[in-house]
Amino acid sequence: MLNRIDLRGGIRDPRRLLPRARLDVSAAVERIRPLVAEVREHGYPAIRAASERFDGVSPAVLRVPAEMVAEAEGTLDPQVRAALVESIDRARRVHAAQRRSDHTTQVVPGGTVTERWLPVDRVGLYVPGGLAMYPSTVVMNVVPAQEAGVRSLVVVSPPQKDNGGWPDPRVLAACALLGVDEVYAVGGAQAVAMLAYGSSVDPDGATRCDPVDLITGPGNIWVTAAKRLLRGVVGIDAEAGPTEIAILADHTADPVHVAADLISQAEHDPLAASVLVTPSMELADAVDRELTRQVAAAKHTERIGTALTGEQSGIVLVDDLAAGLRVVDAYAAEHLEIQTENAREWALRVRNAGAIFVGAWSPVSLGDYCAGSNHVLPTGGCARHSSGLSVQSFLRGVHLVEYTRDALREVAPHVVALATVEDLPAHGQAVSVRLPGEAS
Ligand code: HSO
Ligand code: ZN
Repeated sequence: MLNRIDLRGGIRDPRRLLPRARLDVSAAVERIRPLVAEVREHGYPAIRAASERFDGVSPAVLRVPAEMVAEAEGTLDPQVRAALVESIDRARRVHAAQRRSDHTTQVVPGGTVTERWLPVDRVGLYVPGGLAMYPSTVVMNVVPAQEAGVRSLVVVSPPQKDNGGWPDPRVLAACALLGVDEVYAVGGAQAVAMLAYGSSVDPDGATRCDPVDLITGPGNIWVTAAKRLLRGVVGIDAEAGPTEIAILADHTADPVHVAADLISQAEHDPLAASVLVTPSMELADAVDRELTRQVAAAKHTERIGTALTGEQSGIVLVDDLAAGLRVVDAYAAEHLEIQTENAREWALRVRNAGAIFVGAWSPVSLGDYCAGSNHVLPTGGCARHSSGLSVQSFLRGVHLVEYTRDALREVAPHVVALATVEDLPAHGQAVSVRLPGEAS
């Protein structure tokens, strides 16, 4: 059922092996530019008009009453509540270990540089509504922000017709469990603009949403376009593309598991990519048979089938695991599973992947919900240069430079020499003026 790419006998250009689905975000940026400008200029009336136009509904007051957020927790199915609590607890433990402490380096006696790690003051989290409704994504964005020490956290989520114009109750419940009570019923590009510029949120202009410093969270193409347009006005996390799973497997892998995992991520999106890389023809054939069987029995057969048969998915046949490693490194998947003999050893040799799932008992869907790891990960090959969401995403490193007079005098000739070679003599002057008759 999957395309086959036969690389046995040599790999030429591994980076170009598998086409990747890409969306045309630039065209969407042009479409939303006027809306973003209107929100900037007029605030509330522009947001309200956009919500009515795109979501077909909008509450008169955009801020969700704090009691409604709290009450949503009570309406949660007890099993779902227990699962979210477990997910939050595990994620907290992993992310708490990512905290950074300040560090001072004594460069010379009397000359130090201290690196301070300061959390971003105020963060906005976009939580999609409609088809993609993920309370787990609320957890994966809020937990690292909180562990980083972010004091002000606000959630925006589109108004839902079937919930009286308020965001999805499960999203509200996740906010309540995490202690987030500033939530707005706004979605789309207008929500991103509201977060970036700030706005009043009721007809009287009595209540405001203050601008945030950083926006994270997934969204549709309009949200992504608005984030791209407003980058700089506000910080944004990475642009999230369709999800991807690559599996490096040998003859020891169980085809039933491999097929299930390929399907699990294909379930997200018709553009999702599921890639198996293996030296075992036997496994390739067995997985293909399993896919046919399992896809037919799946709930979301149609979009899974579209994703698996799309050009972005496939089975890559390689000579051996070392060649397979080169392929998965070149591909730099958002999620990489290693289902081989000595899986951990192979996993430690991987250079490029958003997250690596090691051995038979660590499927990607465990990481999506309850492993403790973060599921907001770099897609589209960005794992070559970027990391998933973490405490670090919400911190800024600030250098404190502290030199004494003696320490400055000692290095002054070097500063002056570099200022001179760059033809910036005023830079040198700022040092020598402090050391009359001493600096070179
Ligand atoms: N696999 C998705 C995250 C997710 N899965 C949320 C289920 N819910 C991207 O890593
Ligand atoms: Zn998932």
